[in-house]
Amino acid sequence: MTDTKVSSSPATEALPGSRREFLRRAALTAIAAPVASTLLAACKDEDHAQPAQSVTTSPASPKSQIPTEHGGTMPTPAAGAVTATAADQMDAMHEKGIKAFPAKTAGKGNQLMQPKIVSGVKVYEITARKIQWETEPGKMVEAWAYNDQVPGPQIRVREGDRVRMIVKNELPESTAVHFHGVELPNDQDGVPYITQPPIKPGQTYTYEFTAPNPGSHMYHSHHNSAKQVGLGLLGAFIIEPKAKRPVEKVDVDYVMILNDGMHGYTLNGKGFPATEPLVAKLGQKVRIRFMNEGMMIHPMHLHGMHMTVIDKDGWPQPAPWKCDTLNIAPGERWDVIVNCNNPGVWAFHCHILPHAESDHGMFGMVTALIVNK
Ligand SMILES: [Cu+2]
Repeated sequence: MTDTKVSSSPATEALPGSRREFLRRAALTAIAAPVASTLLAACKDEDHAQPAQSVTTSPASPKSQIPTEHGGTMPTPAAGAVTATAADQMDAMHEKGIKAFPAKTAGKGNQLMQPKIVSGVKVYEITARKIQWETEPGKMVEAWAYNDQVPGPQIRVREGDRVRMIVKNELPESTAVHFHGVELPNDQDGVPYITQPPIKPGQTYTYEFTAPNPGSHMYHSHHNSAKQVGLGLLGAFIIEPKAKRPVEKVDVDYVMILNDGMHGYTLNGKGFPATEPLVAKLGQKVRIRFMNEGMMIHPMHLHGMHMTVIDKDGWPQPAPWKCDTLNIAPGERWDVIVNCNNPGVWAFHCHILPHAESDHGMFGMVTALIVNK
């Protein structure tokens, strides 16, 4: 039997005919899997690829033979040498990702938008259209974006402001904008066939209201939304209170929008290592406004320091409470304060680990809080 048999797809082989054969196959797969994944990794990461031969065609040791499906034996790799090589390859990929952080990509989402002031009204002109978006270095994806940003521009108004949003639809589908968490008059709620007709391709639609309940809210498509929000039609809609609570007096204010649609696992439209680090000086207070626009829960975990939760969906908590891992469910917003009293570069990531790390290193929902001395 040749080595190539080890990595051949089970689909090309005969179906298991018995439990015994199934167990034997499972044992084989368990042995073959690390080799296959190493090979896959080596193919995907040429900079750090070791010659594949060193992994797959190590001289067979006569004493280490694996029974095959057909009753024969096949050579195992010489364990010590191979393990070191595979470990080095894997470590190199992990190191490469970390060293690249924060990696530069084209496009930046969630940029604070300045309104036009028209007769005392804050006017935001938003165009929805299809763009190409770089989620991580070299990875271009189709995005449906507001003003060519994923997430769309960050809108910050004050409680009591008169706000007008003029939405132009340049998409190939109808759309509508819903102000998520904002307690508006019914006709401004942005749900096609319930509160308005859909905004057809080429049409423009105007929303206008007085900013009500303060807090960290969102705006997003409410039409074919699994696709449209998944492709990027979303943004932060923050209503600042007329009077800030003492706990809200912070040095740095970050918005972190989570998504898990067609662009993979992203923080503010980017996957690690292209995610943006949060940066503070020792002793500063940082507010983080988590917003989940995806379809899965993401328990965000900060290393080194705890988070103090102050608001849920824009509503002050009865008393602030502490945690280091915070579940952010779809649609939820959580506001937390971090007292940056521990200097260093602190990993900050979703703790559903397949959203953050693979054999190839960290990816997706990973960033860092950097506390400078
Ligand atoms: Cu996650």
